[in-house]
Amino acid sequence: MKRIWFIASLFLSMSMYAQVNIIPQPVELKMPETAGQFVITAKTPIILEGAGLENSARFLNDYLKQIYGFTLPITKKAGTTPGIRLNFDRLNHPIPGAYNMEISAKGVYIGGDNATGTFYGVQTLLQLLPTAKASSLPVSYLTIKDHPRFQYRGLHLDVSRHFFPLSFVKKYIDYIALHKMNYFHWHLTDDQGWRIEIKKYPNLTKAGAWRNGTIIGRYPGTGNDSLRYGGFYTQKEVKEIVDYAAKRYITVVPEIEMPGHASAALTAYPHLGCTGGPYQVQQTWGVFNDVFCAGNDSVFTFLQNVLDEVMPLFPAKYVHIGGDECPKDSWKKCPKCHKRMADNKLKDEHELQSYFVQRMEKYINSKGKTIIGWDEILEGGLAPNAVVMSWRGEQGGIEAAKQNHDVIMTPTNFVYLDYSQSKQEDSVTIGNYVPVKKTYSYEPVPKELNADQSKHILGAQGNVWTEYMKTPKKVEYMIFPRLSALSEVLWSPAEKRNWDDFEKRLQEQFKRYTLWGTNYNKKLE
Ligand code: TNX
Repeated sequence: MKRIWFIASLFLSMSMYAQVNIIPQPVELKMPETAGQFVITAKTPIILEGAGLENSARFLNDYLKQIYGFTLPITKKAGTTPGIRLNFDRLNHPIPGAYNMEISAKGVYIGGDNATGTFYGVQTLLQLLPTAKASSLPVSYLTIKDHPRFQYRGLHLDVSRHFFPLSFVKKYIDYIALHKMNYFHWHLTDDQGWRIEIKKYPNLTKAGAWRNGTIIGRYPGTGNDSLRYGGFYTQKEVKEIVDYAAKRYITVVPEIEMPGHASAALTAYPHLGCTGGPYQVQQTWGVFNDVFCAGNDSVFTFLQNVLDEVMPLFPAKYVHIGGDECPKDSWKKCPKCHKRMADNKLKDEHELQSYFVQRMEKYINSKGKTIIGWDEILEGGLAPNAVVMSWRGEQGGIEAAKQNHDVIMTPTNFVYLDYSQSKQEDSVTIGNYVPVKKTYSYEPVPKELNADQSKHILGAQGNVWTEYMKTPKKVEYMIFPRLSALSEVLWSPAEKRNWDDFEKRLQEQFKRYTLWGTNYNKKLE
């Protein structure tokens, strides 16, 4: 009898172990010799033992309410009932977000090195909960010591090519939080629509936020739907998003594109282009020759005024100014641009682009902010304090780090989440092929860099360009499961990376996506 019990409990404990599937993989995870489970019910209190941990308690309760249909009482004093204790532990890790966690018969203890760490401990707890709706939620006894590997763990969303409602932007921010990521790069302007209210320039959203049609199918397309399409966020809504993100320890980085990808702005204010227009908010995808005129001082005044309204909305120290894909055709034909080049002894249009970016950088720096630009900003000379987002592969990032600039890696071949993730996609995408395994294999620190240069790699980011994503459902399909893979790349120690193990944990994560009601790609090829 004793023996049967022993074998039975062995199986029981093994099955309990099997339930622990955390993504991203924690730095250290230990299961006790005697397995067991603590059961969370509607009576289990959340005990706030440290000050300023309300965001974590609220997030936990919102999640429980939405997924399991109940919330927990929040208290500041521990009673006799075991609960979920939220606290601080001194962990001295250089990157904010470290936490300790212990689950035992005494309940759940989470100690973050700061409020961010405690919040991430809560994210781990959510991953220990059952993947089916229930009113009692057993979580396995364990201890975890965990901290992030990179300080910049980002996800981007292009809301210009297609516009997404505020409710979805919030959901997207929740997805970022659930993956212990901490930056949301909001691509707010592009050729196909200007999406942020600027009070001084109402035409940006009156005219610039709307296009008169959209191509059908993959570029060059099979026609145009001729439907008026657009939308924008008011400054009040932007503040709401920034605040929503801050409660999840996510920094929002706005992107205002210059000097290229400017058709929407030029449509609203044609005098800002080299020819004076007329221009149109673009109805198809790609790169367009009409860009901000680099020879016209009123362009700089305009962009500074725009930024004067944008920067106070975003507490982030970074402002993304784009800088990518700026054809030089219109500058080559423009007398004002020629004069600017002659006056400043610029030898070609690349140096003119560099002049443009550096002039804007000076202004942005004077407001206490740092610019981020796509890797084209290296051409013609890098602005002195710029952070480089390396997208056309890793070379731009390598070069920038060698010049002692900070870098965020976003190479197309690993983290472009608009690229196909399957050889047989069932809907149109931009093409190429980045399956989840490819994203998972990404190493953000290039071998070409020495230890000092490597310190400039702040982290990496997944980019979600939405030419072929008209709906939130499609966005979800494109980010899942690659976002889970990326989160492990950015959070977990490099030596813990193990595809086979990740693939197993992903099976459990698929159930969780279903529980969230989110759309995802089930094919792992
Ligand atoms: C390149 S990445 C772009 C975007 C497109 C994307 C499509 C970058 C800085 N520019 O404008 O949407 O490719 O993958």
